[in-house]
Amino acid sequence: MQAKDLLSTLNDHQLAYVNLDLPNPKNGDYMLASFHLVPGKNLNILQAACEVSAESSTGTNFLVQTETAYSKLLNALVYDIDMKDNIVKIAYPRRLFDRGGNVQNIMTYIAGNIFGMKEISALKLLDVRFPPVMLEQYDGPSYTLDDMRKYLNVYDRPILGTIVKPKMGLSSAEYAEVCYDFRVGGGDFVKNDEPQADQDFCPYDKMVAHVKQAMDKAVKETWHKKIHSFNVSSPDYDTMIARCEMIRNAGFEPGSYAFLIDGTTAGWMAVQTLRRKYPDVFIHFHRAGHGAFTRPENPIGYSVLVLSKFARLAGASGIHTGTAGVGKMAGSPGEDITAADEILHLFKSGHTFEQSWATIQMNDEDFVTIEALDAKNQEILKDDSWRGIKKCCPIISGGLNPTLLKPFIDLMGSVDFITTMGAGVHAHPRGTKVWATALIQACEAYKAGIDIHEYAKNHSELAEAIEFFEKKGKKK
Ligand code: CAP
Ligand code: MG
Ligand code: MG
Repeated sequence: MQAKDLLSTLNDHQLAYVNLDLPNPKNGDYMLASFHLVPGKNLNILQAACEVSAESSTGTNFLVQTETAYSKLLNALVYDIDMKDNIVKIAYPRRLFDRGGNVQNIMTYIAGNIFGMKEISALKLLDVRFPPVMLEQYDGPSYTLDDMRKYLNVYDRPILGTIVKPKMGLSSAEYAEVCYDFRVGGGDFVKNDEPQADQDFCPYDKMVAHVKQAMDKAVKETWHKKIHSFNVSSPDYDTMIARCEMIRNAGFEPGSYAFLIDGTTAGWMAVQTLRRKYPDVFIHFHRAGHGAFTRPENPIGYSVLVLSKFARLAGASGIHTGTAGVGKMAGSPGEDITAADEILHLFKSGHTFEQSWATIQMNDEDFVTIEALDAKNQEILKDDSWRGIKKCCPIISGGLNPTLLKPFIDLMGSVDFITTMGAGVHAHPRGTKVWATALIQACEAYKAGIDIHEYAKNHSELAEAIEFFEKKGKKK
């Protein structure tokens, strides 16, 4: 059975939202989306797909007399269905979307009402493809992992970070002590945890001030630059900006602080506001809550890949993409590594589509000339971010510890990410400083191509971490 065989079952309303002979969906006029779709009991897959296409573009559940010749041009179109795997592809005319480069607007279409429709029993947004001309309207990241590497002078390994634990409950001074211990143990990067805000036991202004003191002390003692990612998620815009300004006026040098936003709960507007107001700051997208949409066992929602691609489009400098099953959170290489790869590179294949993030296309004559020129200079193309949407950094966290660093790098096939370990650094009886050192040693072992068990023979902190996590840590 082919999708075409079901055309005769469509009513006039549904027929307005399908074109299985769409000449060239990749002609630049459409944003493309792929869904895994299982219809409810009253519709076949093509009927359900057309209802989804209508509800996620110009339509509703009946043809309306108020539509016009122009409005019909904006109808999304089902253009392909893989009947074996129930994969539906829909082409969205890009003029549907807010001209201001607005991710919230797109997600309201393709991850909005349709998740509530009675006529579907499964609807998972698997992948999206942005045409080059659409990319021009979006900010994409400004301050990237490459800028962070320059600031830290760290190039040939992951950025090694932690999340202060317990997640909540420390005073600002106690919080800053943990930051200091991790930094003097050799760590690069400390993040607030996702619920950190202005709690009465740790007032925001006190936390900022104490983190600054701890950072200055650690930088002075280690001669290494350090970074703190402050959670600026807030109840309203003015409070979020006030927190950002408080941090910027606390004496931190540019590059030494990042703004963390709980993007799933604070929303796309908060993410894009931070990107547009603070292009000189690393915007750190924490995705707490994403599991309600992304877990593979959820029949309705969107993939980690989709969330990560929109985070890059919106201008997040980095987003958590998961530990691909190595850590404590649900995830798989098929999901997490695909997402991490997609947001790091200029051209990558996702679950359904090949995505070019370049606004200058390979067949662009000017580009060909530049590339020929560069063949001699090796300057222009070295950093290819000028060609389009800059890279977004995978942030790898959740149940990791020093013994899991290499297993994840081996899965990822790259060291171009930030990793943050919470319990994996703070669980040690001898304290955070010891295990920050263990993390550094695990990274040194990786760079030297030496197994951590071998390397631990003359690195006691790593030996203790192995003992704890590979042996004791397993006993409940
Ligand atoms: C990790 C973490 C992060 C998770 C979120 C936590 O702490 O602070 O929020 O990384 O998951 O609260 O679990 P641990 P993800 O290192 O102690 O687990 O990165 O998958 O979004
Ligand atoms: Mg409506
Ligand atoms: Mg957390």
